[in-house]
Amino acid sequence: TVDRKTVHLLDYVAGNIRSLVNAIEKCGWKIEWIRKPEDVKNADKIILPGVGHFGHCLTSLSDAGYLPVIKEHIEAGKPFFGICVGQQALFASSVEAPGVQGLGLIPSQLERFNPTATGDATKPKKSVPCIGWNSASTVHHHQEADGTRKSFYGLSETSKYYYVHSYFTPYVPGLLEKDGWTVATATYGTETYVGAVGRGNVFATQFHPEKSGAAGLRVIKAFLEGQAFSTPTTSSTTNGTVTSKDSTHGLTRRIIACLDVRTNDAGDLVVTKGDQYDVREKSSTNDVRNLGKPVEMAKRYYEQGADEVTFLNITSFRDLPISDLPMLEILRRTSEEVFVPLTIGGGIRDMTDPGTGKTVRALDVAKMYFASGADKVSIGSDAVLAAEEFWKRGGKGDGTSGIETISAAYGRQAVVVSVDPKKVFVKTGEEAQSHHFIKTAEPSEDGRTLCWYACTIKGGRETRDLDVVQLVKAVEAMGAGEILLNAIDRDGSNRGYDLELIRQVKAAVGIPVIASSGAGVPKHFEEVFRETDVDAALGAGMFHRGEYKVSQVKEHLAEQGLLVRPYEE
Ligand code: 1PR
Repeated sequence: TVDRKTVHLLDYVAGNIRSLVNAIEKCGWKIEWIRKPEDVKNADKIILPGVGHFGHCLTSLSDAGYLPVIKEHIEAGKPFFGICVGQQALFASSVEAPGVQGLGLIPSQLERFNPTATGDATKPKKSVPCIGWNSASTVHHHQEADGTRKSFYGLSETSKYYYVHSYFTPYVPGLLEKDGWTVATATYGTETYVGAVGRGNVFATQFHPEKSGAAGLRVIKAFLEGQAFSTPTTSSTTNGTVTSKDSTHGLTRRIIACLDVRTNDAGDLVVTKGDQYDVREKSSTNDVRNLGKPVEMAKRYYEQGADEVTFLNITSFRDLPISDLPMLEILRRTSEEVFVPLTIGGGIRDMTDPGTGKTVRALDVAKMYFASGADKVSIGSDAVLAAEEFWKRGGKGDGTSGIETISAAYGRQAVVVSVDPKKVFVKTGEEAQSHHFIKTAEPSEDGRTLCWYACTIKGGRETRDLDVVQLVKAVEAMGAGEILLNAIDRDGSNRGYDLELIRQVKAAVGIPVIASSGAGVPKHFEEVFRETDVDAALGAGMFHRGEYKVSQVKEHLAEQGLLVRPYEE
């Protein structure tokens, strides 16, 4: 017999579903795994997660014999919840994988976002994949006799939810409704699509409720407790006065808190922060600067409203025994309490385990991080080396790099490339040779006004003959889904972001770019969002030193009319 508070979870790909498990447990429910099609028969409630590629997910489900039993489960009227590609599975097909069939409960096809459908003459393109916090607005509300609106699976008009996808089901007014579906929508540029959909025992979200903070946990809870339509509760309070003067719909400005982590001289893992990547105190002790404990700080930033948290293991260029990768425990503990996306970087590459002498592939390292609660991995040094090889081969990958293998297995959206560029001044364009140079408004002391940005590896210790444009173009082609753009000259300087660098990189790629390095005051975030088309902005030192809270940055942006996600508890 099934415990009343048990939900069955389908684990059919090597998914990064640790966070979903944590979110369900946070709601007070237990998980049973469905490991074979027969297990579906014993299940009452089923959740079907899905990440990555529609074709890969649906083919795996089909090959393992799950599609007919899922259909039976749904036809028997038992609760079903599909998340992300799990929602997409309800549809007939996707342009992502022509010829692969979905469950076909809804006879529509998924399209790919059109980068030029921005609806804003000043913005020529929008990033794909679409990564960030957006609405899920219920189109037709169910109402009580007295006219009170019912909430659809706990969704709230003022809440924001975390989406990450390149494919979507266009919303056609009335089309799904005529078949009895209730629909909640989101809009990206001019494209309005199905963010959540439900009918009877079936519910699905394109967004990740397990990564959508308190708002997302309410949605999971509503499904678990069978509350398809309920009277909205007032328990969801939003903190601060984060309101916006511009429309409340669409993608919000994404604010990321970054924690550089390393072992200090006493062997403890600490959050540190450098100036131009030098993390040692300038005092006679020359100790590693210790700014706090990683898990505690991640939780604090989550509670301040950070939209994502990134951990960078900054000493990962050393080979560590795979058995004690220090960040695994940090991720495990953080992901139990922090319900926004977690990125982990540092040491994602093929390596030799000094303990066993065996080679461990980048994909296997990433797998361990995903299993411990990471949603994305960030690749630094290895991406530079892979990009160099890519250009040596005449602009081709060979399928073996960490970027290629991880994005093939987990999807492009799970692979971030972290770039550590350094400015190189030149007198003339010829001196820059094949490198992409710009004219800078901040010339060098000796008056040189042209510069290019050289990629570095090993935390800036080694500069390579590859510029940042060459790097980002190569990694996008190999399957990276996002660029985390640091700037060594700006790091820890509190001078604001390097807008010239950000513009150069944004113009070179179609995937989202995160601005990093140099934020010192909330105004710097406003500046980078206004003066560039950057997709997200990251801060470290100003938060760690306690000068500003993440919530103050968001309040400032909202006051200036930029849309942000309200923090909810
Ligand atoms: O090369 O794949 O093993 O990854 C190593 C990772 O560690 C890379 O992402 C690299 O950026 C990072 N890293 C290595 N050494 C350092 C260092 O500081 N000595 N930190 C380092 C990078 C940059 C940002 C920082 C921003 C914002 N730190 O993470 O948070 O510059 O700071 P600010 O807001 O205080 O200005 P691999």
